[in-house]
Amino acid sequence: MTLDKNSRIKDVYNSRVGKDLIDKILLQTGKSSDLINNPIVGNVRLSSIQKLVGRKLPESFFDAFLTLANSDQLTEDEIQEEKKLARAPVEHAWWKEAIFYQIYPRSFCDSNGDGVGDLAGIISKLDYLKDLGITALWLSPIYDSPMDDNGYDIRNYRQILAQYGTMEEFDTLLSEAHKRGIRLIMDLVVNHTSDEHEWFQKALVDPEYEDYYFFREEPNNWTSYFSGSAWRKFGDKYALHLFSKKQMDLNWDNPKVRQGVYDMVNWWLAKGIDGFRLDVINYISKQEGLPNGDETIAQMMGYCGVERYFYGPHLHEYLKELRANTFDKYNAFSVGETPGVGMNMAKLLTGSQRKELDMIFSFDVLESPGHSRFDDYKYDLNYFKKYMIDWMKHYGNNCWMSIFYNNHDNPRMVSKIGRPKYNTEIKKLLVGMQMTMKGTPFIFQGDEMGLENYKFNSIDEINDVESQGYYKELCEKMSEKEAFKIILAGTREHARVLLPWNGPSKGQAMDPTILHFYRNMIKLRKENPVLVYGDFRVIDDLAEHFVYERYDGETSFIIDCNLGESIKKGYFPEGYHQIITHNRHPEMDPYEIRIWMKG
Ligand code: ISL
Repeated sequence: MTLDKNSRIKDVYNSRVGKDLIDKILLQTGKSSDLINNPIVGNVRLSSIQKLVGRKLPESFFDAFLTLANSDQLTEDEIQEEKKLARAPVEHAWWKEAIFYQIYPRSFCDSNGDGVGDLAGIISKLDYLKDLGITALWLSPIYDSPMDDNGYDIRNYRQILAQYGTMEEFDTLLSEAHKRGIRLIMDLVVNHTSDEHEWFQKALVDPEYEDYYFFREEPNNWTSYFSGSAWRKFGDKYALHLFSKKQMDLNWDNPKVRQGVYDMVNWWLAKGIDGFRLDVINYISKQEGLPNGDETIAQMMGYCGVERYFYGPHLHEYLKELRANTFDKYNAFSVGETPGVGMNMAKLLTGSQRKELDMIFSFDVLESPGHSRFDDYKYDLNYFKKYMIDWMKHYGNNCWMSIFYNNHDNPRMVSKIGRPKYNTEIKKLLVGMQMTMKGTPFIFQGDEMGLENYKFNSIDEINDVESQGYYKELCEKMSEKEAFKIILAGTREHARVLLPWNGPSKGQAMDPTILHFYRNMIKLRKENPVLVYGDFRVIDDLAEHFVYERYDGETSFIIDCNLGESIKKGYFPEGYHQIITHNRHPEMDPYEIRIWMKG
């Protein structure tokens, strides 16, 4: 069914992409989906939506909304195939069983004392990682780069950043990791290159290369994620950069760009790496003509133009082509970083029958409804519960999710929950759930040490391009003190401080009890395939309680979680014994987790 302005809200909500869009709006505005299920609201036609929101929405809003909502019309055969596969048994794969660990090389381990992490440092910690139980590493970028965005601005994809080491050291890292049964995936940043990349340098002078990027006579109204316009002037033309001024967006509509990317990807795969994490990969297909973004959507999202590229017209086509030309030839794994993508879009990106990506990171889990990263608020674990239940129940057996709490772009989850009194319990609870839910766990470096947000005292201690840009923007509207407070709440720098291998700094230190708990939880998951492939069932999700079961024909685990401070009655399943945790009081302590096993 094609949706138009006469369609009712409930019809939009029943469509695939339309549901994701409405869910996104609800999430941004902090409203519940009960609103849509209310028949009065559900029956409202799109054309009369202004009555609901209390103001007139421009045509461009509906155009943008309907263009997206009407994309992905599957054939009846495709729908049937998807339904069948979604219920079929889960196919086994190493990356579903893996315990991933993300390394942000700059701040992982510094071997030569220059204050910056390096490859030799990573090599020196491989035994530590093996001992922790890690079976796969994701390395954030280590390529040659002017480091405007800490390596997410790549100058030369086939060279290692000198500060990190040499290609020989990389080869050693790969073989030493493999020797220890640890796989390694690299970061693939191909939505953009550095302005210092050979292609962009040529594009500035050679018309043959101009079409590798987006050059325009006049900028449109899109904004950059790192403040200001998304356009930078070069001579009498402007070039597009969704991120920093030095990260120029590649034009994927140009077949030469795509071929160039495939050659580079294959060059790395031929070295024997096991796959890639694909940076903002859902942004690669921009709407033809780069039309202006809608201002209403911009206000809601905080960035202008997103709806023109976050789920663009050729996204699926380009991902299929990329996979067929690269990953599939090497049986390599792919996980896409896909901001803004909801569950239905994710199904289309990761359904095994569609041969696009193996997995994605969906970020809607990282902030409670109505909040964004720079808000100073307390993250609600009950939202986490609702989100995870929804995905585990409805994502389908032909799709597979990633389970993560933070990464190099986010403050640490434990600090966001904001109950310092219970931090030890919360850290255990988080990893306890992470290792027993359905999906692949990604640990971010330092989580296993029990690290929390860093206590920055001044903006000068924060080097990140995003925070610096945002701080300047804020200072135009408020005092430096107020601006710094906002930066502190959301800065990516919290996750980018050198790990405290050699003793504490600013409150950060390795906590051996947390490390020990991580090790035990990882071991438990690795020894019990039911925690990977078993079914998932909710036993109790009332109030702040979360009790769930993972089971197959032989074994069953019951995980009992107190997601709040109030005391809950513990769940005592008959015929089970408690493992890893040992508290048998009738009442659960704040944020306590108990793990029960049978079989
Ligand atoms: O979309 C966003 C805001 O809603 C951003 O959070 C965006 O998703 C994120 O910054 C994208 O991250 C990735 O690409 C960036 C890089 O700075 C990040 O470190 C990387 O993870 C540009 O390459």
